[in-house]
This record gives sequence, C-alpha cells and structure tokens, in this order.
Amino acid sequence: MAKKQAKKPKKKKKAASMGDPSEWSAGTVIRSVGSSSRVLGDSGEWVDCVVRGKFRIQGINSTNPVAVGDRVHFMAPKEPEELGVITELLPRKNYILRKAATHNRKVHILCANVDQALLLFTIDFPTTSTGFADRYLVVTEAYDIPTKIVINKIDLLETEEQQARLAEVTDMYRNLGYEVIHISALDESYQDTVADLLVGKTSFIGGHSGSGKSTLINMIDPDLNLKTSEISEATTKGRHTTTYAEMHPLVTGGAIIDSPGIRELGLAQFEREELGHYFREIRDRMGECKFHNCLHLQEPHCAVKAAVESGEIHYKRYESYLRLLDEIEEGKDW
Ligand SMILES: Nc1nc2c(ncn2[C@@H]2O[C@H](COP(=O)(O)OP(=O)(O)O)[C@@H](O)[C@H]2O)c(=O)[nH]1
Ligand SMILES: [Mg+2]
Ligand SMILES: [Zn+2]
Repeated sequence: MAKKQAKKPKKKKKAASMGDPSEWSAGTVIRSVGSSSRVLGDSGEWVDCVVRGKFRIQGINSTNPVAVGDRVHFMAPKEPEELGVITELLPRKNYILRKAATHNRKVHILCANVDQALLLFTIDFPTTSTGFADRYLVVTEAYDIPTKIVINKIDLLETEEQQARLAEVTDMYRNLGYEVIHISALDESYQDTVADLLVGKTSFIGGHSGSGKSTLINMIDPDLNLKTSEISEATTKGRHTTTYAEMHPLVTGGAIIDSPGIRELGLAQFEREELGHYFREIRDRMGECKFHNCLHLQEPHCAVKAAVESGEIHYKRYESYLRLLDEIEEGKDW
C-alpha cells in the first residue's frame, strides 16, 4: 500500500491591512468561530474576516470579541487570498450570554442585536420540560427581549394525555402574557403563520436539539436548505459537538439566529435577589411581601408563596424559580 501522503499544511490566509477609516464598510457578523468571523456587508457581499486589535467590552468578560448579530466596520481584502479585518465594533442594542465552554470564569456572547426570541417547544419527540422553557424565558426577560413560544410537532400529538399537556402548557404561558403559537413545521399550511412571526425581524431561535429549528427555518426559506437530523440521532446523550450560533439572512427580509447550546444560557451573572424580577408573576407580587428582600422561600407574609398556595401562581413555575435560585447559588464560585 502506498504510504499515506503527508497532508499539505493549509495555506493560511493573510489578513488585509486595516486601511484607512474612509475605506471601511459596514456589515453584520453572521458567523463567528474563534477569532474568525463571516461578515455580511451592507451591500450584500460575504467577507471572511479576522478581528484586529482589542475589542474590550466594558463589564463583559467574554471569550469572543464579536458575536453573531454584531454590527461592525470592516476593511475588505484587496487581494483574493487575503482575509478581511473587523476594525470596529458598533454599540450593541442587546445581547444574550452563556457560560463559556472553555473558560470557567468567562462568558460567551451568544448573539447580539436581536428583535425577538422564539422558543421552540415540543410536547413530545423530544419532550420539552417547563423547567427548560422557564430558564430560557428568564434569560430573555432579563435581557428585555420579547419572546414568543412556538409549540412545534402538534401533528404528532395523538393521545388525550398529550392533548391535555398541550392545553396545560399553552394556558400556563398565555396566562403570563406570552404569545403561544401551535405549528407543525412539516405542514405547509402553517407557512403563513411562520412567515408572520419572522419576516422583517432578527429572531433568535432556541429549543432542544431535535425540536425542529432547522426545519422551521427551511420552511420560511427553502433555499437555505439547512441540514435536519432524525430525532434519535439528535438526542443521543453525551455527544459533545462544538457548535456555534449562526445567522441566516432571510430572502423575505430579517434573519434568524439558530443556536445549539442554549442549555448553557448563563444565569450565573444574576444575583439571587434579582431572579424574581424575571418571573412576571413573581415580579407583579413581590411588592406585597413583608420583606423587601424576600426570596419567597420560608419568609413570613410572603405574597408569592400565598399565590402559589392558592393556585394563582402555577406550582411548576414556582418549582422552576426554586431550581434556578439553587443554580445561581451553586454557580457563584465561577
Ligand atoms: N412530525 C414532525 N416532525 C418534525 C416537525 N418539525 C421537525 N420535525 C422533524 O424533527 C427532526 C428534527 O428536526 P430539526 O429541524 O433537525 O431539529 P433541530 O435540531 O431543532 O434543528 C427532523 O427529522 C424533522 O423532520 C413537525 O412539525 N412534525
Ligand atoms: Mg438544527
Ligand atoms: Zn416573598
């Protein structure tokens, strides 16, 4: 057998010079892995770029200097074998953080400048727990990002028990003021519903692996032709794939940011005392607790516990609150 030929080292592209600010263009980061980013320029061109210089964001100790959704200035390459350079990061309207995968004490900016977040929720295949949903809702509430709950795969709900869970989850979140939409991303009759949700906006979409995110994005823009995976494969436990958020500009205007890793959405930068502010029904009642710093645990004359006992606050939401409170406590050492 012939000796395996040694792989030629990949020729590393050289970065363009930073040039003069008058030569810079504006664009949006649509993919970002390590120090290399893909920028969609405002005039429609895609440019692979490196980040030059320091992009220190005050108050955020993050592993990534720029994130998907960031508005930037960049210097386009002059030669085909050059990479562009991101020269300037424009101010962010908002952002979502998660724990960094590699650095214990750092955060990773998942995305920036989103108009809304969608939570893709599945009653079954795979089952999404309300605990998972509440963690997501707490984070988007904290960052003040309007959030809608999209329950997908309703075509698969056959038993009365499944229908009952669908109704329970729907009522629970509608009662809190969240918009809850039922769809089947494989059924074209929902296309208009999905389009109404997404057109013209930059949406962050989260949900379990296998909940149908890629299918939903393909439904609105089949040209994107995103890979979808069988549930059995998608939900295999213990598989550690390094995956990154990615922005898909839509032909209809707007864009979708698809992200795996939302299980790691960061709560650790929150204080225990502030968690209640991000549960709408707790926030609405906390002023009536006897103690202004009430954590709604065992304190006397707690309006929140009273509302849980009377059923005005759903016990599942209160359970989520307790679990997240514990998690913040445990996360404090990082
Ligand atoms: N029956 C049914 N299957 C769906 C629906 N949406 C997605 N799927 C399937 O669920 C699997 C996972 O979907 P995918 O889009 O890859 O999920 P992602 O991991 O969230 O991106 C694929 O086999 C899809 O065909 C739906 O509404 N109904
Ligand atoms: Mg996917
Ligand atoms: Zn209280």
